[in-house]
Amino acid sequence: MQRKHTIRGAVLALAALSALAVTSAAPAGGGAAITIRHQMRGCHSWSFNSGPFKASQSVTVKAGTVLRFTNNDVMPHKLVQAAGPKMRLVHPNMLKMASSATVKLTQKGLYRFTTRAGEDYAWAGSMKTVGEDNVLHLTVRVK
Ligand SMILES: [Cu+2]
Repeated sequence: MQRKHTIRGAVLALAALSALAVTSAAPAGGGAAITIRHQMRGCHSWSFNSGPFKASQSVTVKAGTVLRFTNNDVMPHKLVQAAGPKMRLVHPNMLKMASSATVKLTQKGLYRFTTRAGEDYAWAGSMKTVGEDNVLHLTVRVK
């Protein structure tokens, strides 16, 4: 029990640190940041440019925008393109805390992304969650 509390404290501290990092490293022109976090209800959610965390996001960006996904969840996420013009995912396997994937949206159109979540990291122990795990959905309209 004692050990579990310590670990949870460490996770919260890490989460707080990464939240700071995200706000201080505001994306330059042509960039946008998506952050995946752990949460008790639904296990994870993501936010666009430091906006509200939700499981499903719908955003509009300009052609040429580079989306940078950062995984601060307590489990790996693999970024998957579900629809839209063919493009390259750079480092889609976000296998550890703070790892990131990027995509450059050069073509106009409607893109859809999701992730495949893996198992909790061993160091995260058994993080308690409530309800079904969310499936993350992101719709990006590129104009
Ligand atoms: Cu999760």
